[in-house]
Amino acid sequence: MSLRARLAHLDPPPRLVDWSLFALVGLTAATGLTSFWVGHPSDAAIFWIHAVAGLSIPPLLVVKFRRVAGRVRDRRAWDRATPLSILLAAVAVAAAATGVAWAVGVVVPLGFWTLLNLHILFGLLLVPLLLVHLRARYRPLRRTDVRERRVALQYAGLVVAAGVTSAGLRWLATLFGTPAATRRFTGSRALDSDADLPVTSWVADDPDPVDPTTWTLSVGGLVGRPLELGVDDLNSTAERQALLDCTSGWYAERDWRGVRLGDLLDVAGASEDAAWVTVRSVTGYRWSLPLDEARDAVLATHLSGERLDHGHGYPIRLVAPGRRGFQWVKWVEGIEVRRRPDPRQWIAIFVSGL
Ligand SMILES: Nc1nc2c(c(=O)[nH]1)N[C@H]1C(S)=C(S)[C@@H](COP(=O)(O)O)O[C@H]1N2
Ligand SMILES: [Mo]
Repeated sequence: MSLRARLAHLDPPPRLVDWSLFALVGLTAATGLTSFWVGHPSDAAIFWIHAVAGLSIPPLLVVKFRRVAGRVRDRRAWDRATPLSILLAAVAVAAAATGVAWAVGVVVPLGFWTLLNLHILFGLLLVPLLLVHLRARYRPLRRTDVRERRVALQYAGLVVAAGVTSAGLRWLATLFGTPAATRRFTGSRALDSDADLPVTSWVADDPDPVDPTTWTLSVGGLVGRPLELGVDDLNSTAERQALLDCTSGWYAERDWRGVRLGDLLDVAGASEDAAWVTVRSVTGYRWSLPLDEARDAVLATHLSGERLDHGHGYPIRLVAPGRRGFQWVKWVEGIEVRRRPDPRQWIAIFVSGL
């Protein structure tokens, strides 16, 4: 037997390789999407699973590409599904490469985009492409594909190697002092401590500056005494050092000052069945926090000792420690106490301002 043939002989059964790739892509997509909502270290496992599952994919891709290379090179062996399969392969490689490159801190001038944005884009593309691919190439997994002990050992080795690689990538970033050296468990990197926060808004959420003479903050919903406050009614005495971690990959710890949301709720008097608080922007953008967490959040009027400017949410913006940046609603005009989270937030975060 040639070396090549001997190597191929060691490969796990083809269908098992294919189904594992399917499962791993599903797991990385699910954890990748979930990770947008994770801002507290207690949920860091989502990111570890994402890294280990993601890094388990490339070795299986190598096995798979070696298997199908002959068929792809021979144009007569192509069928209608082949071009799509090649595209899928390219996107899978791109998703893995951009993920690894982001994690180690490779710098690529992409203008407004970061490698993380690209990684997310490729990751999202991967799922529909894989489903279409599966439609054309579906083969059920057989008992005999999963019975061998050697295969179980190979897979255990794969997972261990992925975990070691993940730790190794972090170590490399630190060793070489790359931009990823400061990354948190979310993958976001530290902004310089004296740098201005980049004004970051979703899609088209870009209102005109708020006119303080007409703006009011309403506190309503499940409260005994609804409030309507003007700019001068805001008693900014609560101070919070809090870390804003944006899903586009940066974070910054800053000093915020403003009104403790709990103080407003005490005045308004939350009803007994109140359980959630929705914070709504003049643009319709909104997010909901559980009541206890909301009490301790701050509606900030000041950032690093200066009055908020328009870009950062003047006259007030939510500061929600332990939450990702997109939940720190800017240009707040409404507080609604509710029994459940406001389902409209799921639409608003995607289309607000359009
Ligand atoms: N109303 C509103 N609030 C918003 C956003 C938005 O698009 N609209 N963007 C969020 C996102 S994605 C982030 S990271 C932070 C950024 O805050 P900054 O612009 O003050 O840096 O604001 C959040 N608050
Ligand atoms: Mo963000």
